[in-house]
Amino acid sequence: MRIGFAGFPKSGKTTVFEVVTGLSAKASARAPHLAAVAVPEKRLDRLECDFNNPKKVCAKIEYLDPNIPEAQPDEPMKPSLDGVKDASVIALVLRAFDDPNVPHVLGSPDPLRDAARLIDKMFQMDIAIIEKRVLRIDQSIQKARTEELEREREVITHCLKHLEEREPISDIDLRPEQKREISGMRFLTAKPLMAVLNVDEKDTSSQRLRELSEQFRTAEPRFQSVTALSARLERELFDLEDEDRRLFMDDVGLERLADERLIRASYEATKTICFFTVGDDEVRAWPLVAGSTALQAAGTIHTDMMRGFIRAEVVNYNDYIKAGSMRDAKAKHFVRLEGKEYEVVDGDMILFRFNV
Ligand SMILES: Nc1nc2c(ncn2[C@@H]2O[C@H](COP(=O)(O)OP(=O)(O)O)[C@@H](O)[C@H]2O)c(=O)[nH]1
Ligand SMILES: [Mg+2]
Repeated sequence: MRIGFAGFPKSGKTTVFEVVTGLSAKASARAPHLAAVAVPEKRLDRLECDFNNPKKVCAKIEYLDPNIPEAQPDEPMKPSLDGVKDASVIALVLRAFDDPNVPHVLGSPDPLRDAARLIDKMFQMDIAIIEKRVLRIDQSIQKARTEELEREREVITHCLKHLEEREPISDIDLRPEQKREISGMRFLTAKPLMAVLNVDEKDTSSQRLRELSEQFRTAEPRFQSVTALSARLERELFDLEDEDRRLFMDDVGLERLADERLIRASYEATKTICFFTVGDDEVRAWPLVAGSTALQAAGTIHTDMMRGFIRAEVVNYNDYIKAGSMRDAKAKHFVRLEGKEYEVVDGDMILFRFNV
């Protein structure tokens, strides 16, 4: 999973990147910033303990700050959106803070306006890609008509119709082979969309942040997740010692740091769950798209495991904790044998039986 930050210049993209990755991005002034972050997972910490401290492997999320030189005023968003074509999720950083020292490209902060403009720009960019491609295809067809080209033309003109009615590609009902056909075109509106509301330093209590993100979500329902945070404040917090940070957070009523909240929002936006594999040499968390089968879960670990799949031995983490140990979980019949079609549930601990 790669989350790409996009937005207007000076909305706080680089600051948010620093906050979620714990890195100082200033060093590489022009190059894109890319970093992988381990997904904190309390359940995995417990399993690590129970299985006598084997190697612990967390799930990872990548964050990308394209960090492209600021655009021309007449087209302020294009470069930053270009930079996230390779991301699997787009996080629009929307400026909600007021600061006379940080001028806003459009005069004043207005996250709803900015979101609408950025989303509109995403539609325009996808439409432009298709129009260009259709022209190309038509030229080629004049020379030599092939079934392949006609199929592609049909799918993308179908998409174009929907895009012109402001329906994102992610919402269009496409058959799997049609989806494959367009997957190489890296459409922006095909990606899940997250909102990161960069709010004023005075709006930092968790209660207030929840209110602000709720308000935004109600007014602009096109995002799969909304996270409100103050990038500036969070950036200052991570320079503090643990104890001072805790005290400061208690003082302003901030329950959780933004890095953890953003990770959770990324899982929410992509409908990702997690399953575990446990053993004496490794405990590991694996991200998985909700609704996936045991066979697909096996495939995320290794293709051999999928090809040679026999069955899955499954116990959910909650049942395991209730039982107290793996042995007791087995005695209580919490450990089930499941087949290929079993739909994996968040927190499942799975042992795959397979032959190669
Ligand atoms: N007051 C205030 N300033 C911020 C906040 N977030 C970022 N800034 C400032 O806004 C400027 C631009 O931030 P930056 O992260 O570089 O934005 P980018 O252009 O989107 O990457 C910097 O001077 C930041 O210190 C915030 O929450 N409050
Ligand atoms: Mg930047």
